[in-house]
Amino acid sequence: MRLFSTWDFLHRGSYESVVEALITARSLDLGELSAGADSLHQPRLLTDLERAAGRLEQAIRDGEHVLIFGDYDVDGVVSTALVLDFLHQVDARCSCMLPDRHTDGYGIKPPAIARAAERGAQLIVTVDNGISASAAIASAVDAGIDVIVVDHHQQHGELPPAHSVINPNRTDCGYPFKGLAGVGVAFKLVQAVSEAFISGPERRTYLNGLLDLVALGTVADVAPVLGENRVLIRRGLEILRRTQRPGLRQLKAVAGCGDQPLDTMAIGFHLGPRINAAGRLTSPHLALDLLSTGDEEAAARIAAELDEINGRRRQLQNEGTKEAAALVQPDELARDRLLVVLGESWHLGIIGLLASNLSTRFHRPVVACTGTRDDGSYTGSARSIPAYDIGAGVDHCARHLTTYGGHPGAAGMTLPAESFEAFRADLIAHANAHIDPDALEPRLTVDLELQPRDMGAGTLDQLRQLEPFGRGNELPVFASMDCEVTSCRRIGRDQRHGKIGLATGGVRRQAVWWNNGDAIDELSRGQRVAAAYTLERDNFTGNGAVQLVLKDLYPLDREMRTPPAL
Ligand SMILES: [Mn+2]
Repeated sequence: MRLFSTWDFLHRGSYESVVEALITARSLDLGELSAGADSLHQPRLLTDLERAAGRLEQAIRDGEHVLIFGDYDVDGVVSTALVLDFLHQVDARCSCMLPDRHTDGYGIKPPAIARAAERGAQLIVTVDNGISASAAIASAVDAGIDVIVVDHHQQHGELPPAHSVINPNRTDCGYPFKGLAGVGVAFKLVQAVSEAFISGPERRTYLNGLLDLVALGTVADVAPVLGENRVLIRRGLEILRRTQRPGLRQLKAVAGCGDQPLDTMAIGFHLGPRINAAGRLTSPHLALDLLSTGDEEAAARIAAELDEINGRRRQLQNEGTKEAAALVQPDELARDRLLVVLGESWHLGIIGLLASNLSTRFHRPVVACTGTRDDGSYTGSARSIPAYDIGAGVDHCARHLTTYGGHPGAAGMTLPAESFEAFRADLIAHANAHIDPDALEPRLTVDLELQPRDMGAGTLDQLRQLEPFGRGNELPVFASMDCEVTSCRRIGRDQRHGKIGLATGGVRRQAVWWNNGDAIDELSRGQRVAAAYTLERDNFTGNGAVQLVLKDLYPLDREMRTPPAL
């Protein structure tokens, strides 16, 4: 039942106020957390920004055909939609191109340049990609097409031969905040170029109205919720709530978050996956059409379609995760510090999700491979843990691979089917040699042991001061070290979730344990347990009552009834 062998407490013992204890425990800076518009940095601090803005301004004035080249994930699609929105706003000649995950793969490549040239493009703006597309950009130079790269990915090696490269993470860029998502960088470019075309309060209103897209991409890309991203997300969530975009209004409706105040979870769990599903299972252009259409009926139709595609994605992911987990043998877990699983028919669009689900479950890096390509070759997607650089691991196995790329946390590759076993053996050997066994111990970080009096709505209200939550400022995890189980049952379709009544210090709360209905079989009323959880309002069945969302739970031995004093 217990998921984490160790709970690491940031704070244990008494405290005055939950929020103050959290800020101290997390070494957060309250000034930074509550930063306002004045903490947004000037676009011009980005190297090459003025050069890029000048070129784009000239293209708009001269009526050149500007082609935006984006990506198939949420950040890539909203970045494209944002630049497109601006080009339409100033009546520029423009078109968009998004790569197909299945046939093109990530990033701009020479064949895309050829297609852009056929279309008559005179200036290409890459968004959320381009920093490592030297070959494609060289071919654009040959074809007489200028390229502006707008990206946020790390620079490896030489810069591409583009007209200009705007990227806070290019090694010579002194921009003070490195955590912008692709859409954040695109916003900075539009902010600068808009000065030449829109003025006064109208420009301010226009730029503000783009922040719904900025919040979507920044949260969905799991960019840090720190620095100026906090301002962009906080404002963007307000704009998103009353967005003028028919597509986003309809998407909120099908996702069941219509008129409620939105938080980062609404993007992460409801809106983001529906936008992403298009690129995973069909075409990302469907999602771009949703964000770009001004037509309410078209928006409703596309939103319904995305909802349906996302349902299919969820089903494929659930089935695939079950199949993949069943492939993992106990002796492998004892022996191998990295897992490579293969499902000949897993959908190419979901193998990254499978790798991620298995990595969470088995606390080690995972590569999920599928053989669904027409040419019989395999495609793999890898997700890692902080203790292992999977990009380096894949690099080490390059001799088995046709194409590959990645960074410390994730990687992707294609390989001939006959190389699979050798690749698998080599990568596992590399991981076994580089991962300390201690790093595979599942550990949960708990912010603080919550006093029973703080398990109510007042705490949720206070926590709003720390919003938005996300990477770098996670939703707080609390623990109660001595609870009595007052009820326990399975809930949900397939009975896959658990619902547990808990009482501690005279306070009773309902707790839900998502995807862990099996734990119910090991619990009984009257049992004493320790629980680690986040707090939320149950707007679904509980009329807004405060409920606990369990991260972990374990029975207390009789002698453990009183937690050891610190
Ligand atoms: Mn991105």
